[in-house]
Amino acid sequence: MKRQLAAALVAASSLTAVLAAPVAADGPRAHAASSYRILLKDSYFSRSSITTRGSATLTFVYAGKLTHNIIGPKVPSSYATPQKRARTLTRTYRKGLYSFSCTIHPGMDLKLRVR
Ligand SMILES: [Cu+2]
Repeated sequence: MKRQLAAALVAASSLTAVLAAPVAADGPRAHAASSYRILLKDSYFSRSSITTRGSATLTFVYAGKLTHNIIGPKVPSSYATPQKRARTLTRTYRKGLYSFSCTIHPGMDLKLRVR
């Protein structure tokens, strides 16, 4: 009886291990995901260009003393309103070319290329 219970526990734990393993449909390197923390400083983004593969997750963090806005794809229209209080926005982008800007400060731009 004890042996059967032990065998059942082993079977259950190996099943759990299989279920918990990450599923890589196209191989481990096919869909690299990169994350970037973009600080909104006075008056520039902490990165002006990013090129990566697979997908990119950007987290915009208000870090300056001045007001800034964010205009760009998948950015809610509420972010067009100048803000200076601390807030963050996280969005994920797949293959394509994307441009972000703060329209209050000319040249405060970020270009993202996901291959
Ligand atoms: Cu700005």
